[in-house]
Amino acid sequence: MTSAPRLRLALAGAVTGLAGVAASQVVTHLLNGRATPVEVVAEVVIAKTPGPVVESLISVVGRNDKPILVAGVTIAIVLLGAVAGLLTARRNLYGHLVFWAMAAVSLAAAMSRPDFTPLSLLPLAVGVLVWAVLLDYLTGAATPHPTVEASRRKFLLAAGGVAVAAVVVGVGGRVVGQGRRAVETSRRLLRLPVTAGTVPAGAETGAPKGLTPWRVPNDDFYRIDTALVVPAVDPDGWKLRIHGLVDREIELTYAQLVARQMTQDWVTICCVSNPVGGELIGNAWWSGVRIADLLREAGVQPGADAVKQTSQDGWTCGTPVEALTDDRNALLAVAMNGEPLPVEHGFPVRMIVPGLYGYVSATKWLVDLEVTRFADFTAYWTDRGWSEKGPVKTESRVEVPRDGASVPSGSVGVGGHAWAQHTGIEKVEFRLDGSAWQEAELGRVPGNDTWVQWSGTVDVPQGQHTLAVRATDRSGYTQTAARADVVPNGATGWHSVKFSAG
Ligand SMILES: Nc1nc2c(c(=O)[nH]1)N[C@H]1C(S)=C(S)[C@@H](COP(=O)(O)O)O[C@H]1N2
Ligand SMILES: [Mo]
Repeated sequence: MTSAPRLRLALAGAVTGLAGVAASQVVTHLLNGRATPVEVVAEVVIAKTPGPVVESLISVVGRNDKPILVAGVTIAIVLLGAVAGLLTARRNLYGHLVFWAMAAVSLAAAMSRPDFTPLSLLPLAVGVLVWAVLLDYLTGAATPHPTVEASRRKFLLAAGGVAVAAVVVGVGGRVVGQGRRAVETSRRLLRLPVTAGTVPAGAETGAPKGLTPWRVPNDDFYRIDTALVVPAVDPDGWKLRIHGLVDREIELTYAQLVARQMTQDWVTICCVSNPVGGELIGNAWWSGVRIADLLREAGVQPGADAVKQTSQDGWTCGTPVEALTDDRNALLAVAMNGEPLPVEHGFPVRMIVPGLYGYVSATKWLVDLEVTRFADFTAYWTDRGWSEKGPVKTESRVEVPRDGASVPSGSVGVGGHAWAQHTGIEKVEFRLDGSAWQEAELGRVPGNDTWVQWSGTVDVPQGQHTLAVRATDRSGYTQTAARADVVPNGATGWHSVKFSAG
């Protein structure tokens, strides 16, 4: 074998090593993980090195011991990768064994950590997969071909391409991860003039066990968005522009926004994609600034009927001006259940509009409000076949018993939630196996903008049963039994569960 292919094999192995490191780092940042596999190995090296050695090391390199170790581990991986590449000349398997050995060391380091979870192995697994695939691909490209020129070009293209991609992905991932960490820190340090809200007395009926809590904690709140990587928006750089068909444009910084009068309210939001009986709904205590006040200051011009919203990641939706200027609490929300908005739920500022599905109103990571006309624009979901307007449809669901449950026969506690935001729930009825409807007891609610807990008891003989529920809202409308699909503007139909009594 000539020396050129040898050099190529070493390079192929080195680039493979680097690419695996980059891939594992990106996955760590995507998962918002604490440390990359390389960092974990570096940490364990520090922990296992005798104290005096670490101290004398630090006296030489100062407090940069960790970055230096991380760089050292990365260089070691690249060098061992080069060795692996060379070894493939003897036998392909030998090269792979070197990478497997490195993976084993990383695995051992990860498992020795007190905060170890199986999920924390995903970055390593992806890195190992990249190693396994690329080693064969790049060493394949490194082996000589009939014309030396062609083979060199092929190899340089393959190895160079992968190396550039690894650096871009690695550096890019680092920047994204840093942005997210910085934003989490800003968020933690914020002190907002908001309260946590107290669940009104009687909102929860107290029985049966197993109902969804009336207030949904932030960590359990459903999440729907198109963002692959959650936008990291720092409140310090955040600005909202209100423009379009207005008399005066308004630009607001975060500090200016939170210095304004705060309005706080219980509002239930839900997704148009929520199927009958589904989970894409939640109720929270929101704090923010009334959009009606801002639009009055801006001066909405005659003829405008829509406000087009744009998020930092370019998502758009349109809301009727009317819903933002009537007496309901349409908010530029900054807090959810007393905490600054969680990053996943739109930090630093999102919209909350009682009575409308999220896809036409609840813009997260909001940066732009344009007062306009529905006739003059389309938005993310309307471009994909969903309706321009999305008022919430009156719905109800059974939460207890769960579908497929078995319960002791006799008197059985049943319950769930019903909602018709901004209209209000008047009555909820349930029935067993198609018998007569029975009226449920309702939890007390502070207004028309939240869901309502319902409960009751029903006498259940042994055997298989079906329990159905339907709600009547304060406009007098009783839920239709006719099933409609979620597309284009929300599902309809009665929710029912099947269960057995023994
Ligand atoms: N920027 C942005 N905002 C968005 C979305 C999105 O994809 N991107 N999805 C909307 C939809 S469809 C819903 S139902 C709600 C969900 O809000 P949540 O994730 O806080 O529950 O956010 C809305 N706001
Ligand atoms: Mo949604």
